This record gives sequence, structure tokens and C-alpha cells, in this order.
Amino acid sequence: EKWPIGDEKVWKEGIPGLTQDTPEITKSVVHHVHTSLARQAYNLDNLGAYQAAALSVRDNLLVNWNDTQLQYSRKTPKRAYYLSLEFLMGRTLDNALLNLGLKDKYQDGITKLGFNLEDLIDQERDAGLGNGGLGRLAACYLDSSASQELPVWGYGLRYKYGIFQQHIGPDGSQLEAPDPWLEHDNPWELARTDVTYQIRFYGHSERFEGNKGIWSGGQEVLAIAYDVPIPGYETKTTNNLRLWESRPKRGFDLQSFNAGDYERAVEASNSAEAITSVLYPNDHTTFGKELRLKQQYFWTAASLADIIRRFKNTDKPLTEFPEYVSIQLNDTHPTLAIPELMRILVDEEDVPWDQAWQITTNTFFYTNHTVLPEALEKWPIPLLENLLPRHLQIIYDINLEFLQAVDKKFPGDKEKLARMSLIEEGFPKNLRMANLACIGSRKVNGVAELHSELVRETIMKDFVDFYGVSKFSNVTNGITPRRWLDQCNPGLSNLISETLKIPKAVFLKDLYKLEGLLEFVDNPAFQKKWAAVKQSNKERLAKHVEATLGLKINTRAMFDVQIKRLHEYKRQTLNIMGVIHRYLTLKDLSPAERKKVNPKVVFFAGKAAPGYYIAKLTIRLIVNVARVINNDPDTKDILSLYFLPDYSVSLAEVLIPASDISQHISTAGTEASGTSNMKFCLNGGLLVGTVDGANIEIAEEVGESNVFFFGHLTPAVEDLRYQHMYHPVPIEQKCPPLARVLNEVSSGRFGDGGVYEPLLNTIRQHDYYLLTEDFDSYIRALELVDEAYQDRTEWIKKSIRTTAKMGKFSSDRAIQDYAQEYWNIESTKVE
Ligand code: B1H
Repeated sequence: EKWPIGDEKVWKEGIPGLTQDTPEITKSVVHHVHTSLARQAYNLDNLGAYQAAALSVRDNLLVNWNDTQLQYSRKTPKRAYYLSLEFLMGRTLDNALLNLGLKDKYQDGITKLGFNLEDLIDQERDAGLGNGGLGRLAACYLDSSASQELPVWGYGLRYKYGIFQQHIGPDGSQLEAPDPWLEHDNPWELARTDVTYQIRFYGHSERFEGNKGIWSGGQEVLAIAYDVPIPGYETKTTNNLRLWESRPKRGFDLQSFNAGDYERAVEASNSAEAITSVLYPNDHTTFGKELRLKQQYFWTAASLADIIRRFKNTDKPLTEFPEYVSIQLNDTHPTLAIPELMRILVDEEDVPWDQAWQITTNTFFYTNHTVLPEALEKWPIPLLENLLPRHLQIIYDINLEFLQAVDKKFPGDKEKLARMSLIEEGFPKNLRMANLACIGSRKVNGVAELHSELVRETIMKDFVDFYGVSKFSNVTNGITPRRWLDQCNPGLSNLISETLKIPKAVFLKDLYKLEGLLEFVDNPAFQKKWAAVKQSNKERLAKHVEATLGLKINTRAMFDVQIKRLHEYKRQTLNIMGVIHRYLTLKDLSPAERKKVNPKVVFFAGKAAPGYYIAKLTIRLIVNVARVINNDPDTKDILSLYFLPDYSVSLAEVLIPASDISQHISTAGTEASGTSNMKFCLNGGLLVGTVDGANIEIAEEVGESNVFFFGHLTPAVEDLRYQHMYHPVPIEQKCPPLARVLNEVSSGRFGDGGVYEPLLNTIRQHDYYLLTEDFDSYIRALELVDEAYQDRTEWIKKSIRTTAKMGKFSSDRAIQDYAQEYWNIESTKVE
């Protein structure tokens, strides 16, 4: 990474110039058609044209990538690394063109070659290397880091299969198929077969004097780097996302090969390749599968080896490591990086234990994304002992020292020690990853104000008492306005630019500039244009649904959208029960009364973890309710319902700009932040929501009169659950309208009633997520939405005000927080 031998000028002349004008662009695309693809114009389809265009754009990215990395190597600024098991990138071509400022030119160049850029963009498969919000957040943060010229790299895994493809079977159930996203070559990555590390598993560990140890034997696999360039918006800075692929070590298991046991050797090779074969699709649950633990170690070990090698190139002593490196742990998934750094420092670099712990705890930062107990990672000690024997010793040593310090501060409090221990007693014992992440990090943060408070008051309470509260803070999530405004909603972006008389780049870099729209809230001409953009986005969505599913949608209706992972805490069941309630209410009206009702279209999309029975049953119910409602001549003009299969980043980009209202209705205190709520508001959609996560901060910004809040508040939830547990009241008494809905489902009105009993029973019995408590106020909130929508001008004003106040929710602001308050890094201009 230092400048090579020879004359710098000569080297620079050898780099092909940026392809910035149209003739250059067409030339470069044609060049890739002929050489990289070995095809010709007469047999070129959209896919081929996409690939050639992508390769040509990649050339631009790589020139900037090289300059950026060279700059970093020369100036050795402090760097930050974002370790995430998930990067939900979506598509790249459109975003790369936008960030490079080449969209118009490529549009032109591609048209001249007889293709349509939008069609080519549609050829690209999503990089779906994530489950939901946590993975998409990582992707937004990379965009914001590069856009603000911050030296930040991402580290993750190059899964051969991303999040599964969702199909809907004949009975309405979710079916899962593998996602072969790498089937055609991926033009957005670069294999670095020279950047490899050997990663050990199993084997045995010997202890030496002090806290030193030696780990040997076992199985070694190879980690190979794949680099994905991350261009900043309107800057040369192009950062890196480094994804690791596992491969068998060359000459693996030659012994068994020689012994004629070829099959065993192939098995070993398969087991090495298995590590990065698939993304685990179980968001919010920990399964304790060995392969998942292998993924976590493989990835953290390769990433740390790479970071340390890069640091050593600077010839600085390891004691200065935290002055040059900050590492953000995206949830507890990369927590093994903590004992791994200790192992490297103590065992391999001869750093004394205490000093190594100093270095470690000054390097890491931990973000918590959920307080749901079932999502808090725990790993069985026997599994760790077998797979990572040396790390377990280190963890025990860390724990001993830590508990001694706790005991000193709170003498004799045995229960506190048991709660704070890294090890949870039981059969088997478990390692508590959140505790390890906390004590091994400099700071711990939640992802919205309420969530960070819950982190401090619940799962980290003892740790707050021990360390003091300043270690525990908040960074409210954000979203990148490049993808989630300009790219997904060019109509709105253009209108804003034209209205504020500023180039798009101004507000796309400083989202607070949207406040300028407030001046135009009462301007009828502007209101009209605003509404027209929404209308054309609804038509774009309708076209998409017709093209992909063959369904015709009434674009004059109100569009009501809930799109997110299926989970009981997110309460898609509340929404579907609300839809059924609406349907029954409409059926009770006379035909004349029905004529007066404003039509509404309800959209759902989202995947359920393949093993999450209740979530899958919810999908099945939604699909079957849709079949009945959409075919009922009494209601089909005023209420329709769609479950759009295979939710993805790309589908979100079409759905979000088209929504009038979206639903973020988790039981209070359960949704850490949510980020799609921000995306809807940025695109002028209003929220129906509970007082939870970032909904609260959105309402603070846009004003409560512009958000449709309902439901119990967080402090009430615990008591209500207690009452449901110990003093249950039958649902017929507690909430008659909901009881009626459940009975209709049971009775078979939406197909075989018996099928849904297990789902209905979650509500009838413990009702852990408090649907019976919130249903009435939910229905009331939806009525208020209907009323508000009647006064279309007032609605448009709410919509404009909402967009205008979204400045805070740019991921640029979030990344600035991390850069200043956590990582202590500064922007580095790339010449
Ligand atoms: C969030 C997860 C998550 N919180 C475990 N936790 C996973 C936990 O595969 N796993 O093991 C995967 C994902 N994801 C989400 O993070 C929160 O629910 C959202 O509220 C939040 O907006 C998002 C980003 O912070």
C-alpha cells in the first residue's frame, strides 16, 4: 500500500482516464462487450448490456478506489472499521452512477447503443446479504462514511447465498428458495487472491507462564478477500467493503488423500467452503448452530488479521493501536473479535496481559440493536471449548479479573456477580455475548433514544452501576438520502431542487436543508406538484405489480403499507386483524353508504424466518384474507389487500415513495429504532405508529399532529403482561371487536379456520404482544387517518411538513456522531 518503485508520473499516465464524456462512455461499454464479455452487438441482450455498463462503471470506481487507498496508506489517518455479519446493499449500478455524478452521461451513452438505462438497472440482482434493518443500516453507514470522506472500511462475509427468495405456495404459505445472486459474475467485486489468511478451528490449547497460551492443531481454512468499492457521493473518496470467502487450504489433508481416502479429503474441502455458503435467515433469534459460530470466528479472525497487518505497515508500536484503529461491533455477532485481539496480542505479539486489555478496550465499540431476550446471543460453553479452546481460556481469564473488580466495588453481592458474569450457569453453561461485548468495549450505544434508555435500564443496568453512565449512550439510526430520496424518488428530488432553487447535491449532502420546504407548505401550486409526484409514484408501483404479479391496483385509493420482517413483536397480526375488522364493518354498511367510503389499498411485504411457525402462519392468513376481500363484489372497489412476495431493497425502493401511510406498530419498547419509518417520512408518507423506537423522535421533529400515534406506552407494558399472565380476562370481555374478528377467522371465513388456531391462540391466551390492549386505539387511529385523508389539501400539507423535518434522520448525521464521539476519526480529502 506504499507507492511502488519507479516514477509516479509515469505510473499515473498509465491509468486510463476517467470515462466522463459520452463518447468515452460508449467506447468503454463497447470495449467491455467485446473483451470482458466476448460478445457482439447483434447478440447482446439487456443482461449483457447491463454487465458491460457495470464493468465500465466499475473501471471508474476502481480508479477512485486506488487513489483513496493510496491516500490512506500515505497519510495514515486514524481509521474505523465496521464489522457486520450483514450488509444489505441492494443494487449497485444506479447508486454508483448517482454517486459518481455520471447518471445523465450513461443514460445518454446507453441510449445511443440502443438500450434503455432503466431496463439495464432492472437486470441487476440485489445483493441481499442481510435480513433487515440491521444489515441495511450497515449499507447506509458505508454510503455516508464515503460521502463524508471518512476513512471507514466495512468487513463482512461473502455469502454464496444471500437472504432466501420467498415464494407463496398454492395454500398461501411462504416457500423458501436459495438466492443464487452470484450466478452471473458479480461486476461489483474484485477477488484479491493475494489477500488471504489461515483461520484455525478446533485443536488444543496449552497455557504458559502468566496468561500466555499456545493454540495448535485442529483444522485450518483459508479466508480470501473480495473487495467491493463504496463510492462517496460527489467525492473521489471510494472506500472498501471487504468480504471474506472461505476455501479449503491448498494441499488440504494430503495425508488422507495419499492414504486413498479421497472422499474424506473432499469432505474437508466441503466443510471449509460451507462456512461462507449461506446467510442465516433467523433475524432476532439465536440458534446456537456450530456453523454460525464458525462464521463469526472466521470473519472476525480474518478481519482482525487484516487490520493488524495494515497497522503494522505503519511501523507504529502496538501500544498505539487504539490511536489509529477503532472497531465498531454491529451487534454482538463480531464479539469474538475481543478475545481474538487478546489472543493475538498476548500469545503472538508478547504484549503483557494488562496492556493487551488496555489496547482492546480502547479499540472496540459495541452497538446494541435489540433488548428482546430471545435475540440476546448466547453460546454453549461446550461448543466453544471444542471449536475455540484458546479463546475460552482467555474469556475465563477476562471474566475472573472482571468479577474480582465487581466484587471489590460491590462486596458480597453474589446475585450481581451472577448477573454480570460472562458465563450463565446452567446445563450447559452459556457465554453471554452482550456482557463480553460490553466489558471489552470503550462505549456501548443503542440506536434510538428510547432504546438506549432501555439498554441502560434493563439489560445493561448492572454495568451502568459499575462503569458509570457515560459509557452508555445513544446514536439514533439514520438512512442515506442518496438512495432513499434521490435514487428511489427522482420526481420528488427534482421538485425539491426546483422549488428551493438549489442543486440536489445541496440537500443530499445536508438534509436539514429540506426545512426550506416549510415556506411552501401553503403554496397551492407547489401542493399540486407535490401531490402529482406521489400520484406518479403510485402509478409506478401499480405498473410494477401488474408486470410482476399480473394484478391491477386502484391508484386512486389511499396506499397503506407495512413492509418489514414478519415478527410477533412487529404485530403484522394487529394490522391484518384491523383489515378484517374494516372488511366486516364495510360489509355491514348499505350499498349507498359504501359508495361514500374512500377506497384503500393495503400492502404487506416481508419474509418470515423459515423456522418461525407463527410468523409463517401470519403470511398465510394475510394471503388468504386477500383472496376473499379482493374477490368480494361488495367491497373490492373500496378495500383491497396485497401481500407482495420476496420483499427486498429494490422492492422497498418502489413501495416507499408510493405510500400515503405506513405502519410501525410494534408493542411499545420492543422495536429498537426502525429505519423504514424514516424512509417513508422522507418520501412524504405519514406514519401510523406506536410510541416506540425512532417513531418518537420522528414525531418530535415533525410535530405530533403529523403522526398518528396509538397504543400503550412502554412503562405500562410490563404491568399489562403481568395482568395477562396472572389475572387473564377473556377476550370477549376485554376487546369485543377483536374477538369478533378472531371468531370469523376461526369459523373458516378465510379458508380452513383450524389452520390459524395456533396464531389466534397467541392472542387469546397470553397475548404477550398486547394486541387486545391496543386494538381499540389502533382502530381509532386508522379512523383518524381516514378522516384526515378526506381533507386532501390538509393531508398534502402534513406530507410536505413531514419531509421538510427529516434532516435529523440522514445517516450522515449518525456517522458524524460515531466519527466524533466514538471513533475519533477525521475526514481525509482524496486528491
Ligand atoms: C435489529 C437485529 C438482529 N435488531 C439478530 N436486532 C440477527 C438480531 O441474524 N441475527 O442473529 C439479525 C438481526 N436486527 C434491528 O436493527 C432492529 O430490530 C431495528 O429496530 C433497528 O432499526 C435495526 C437497525 O438498528
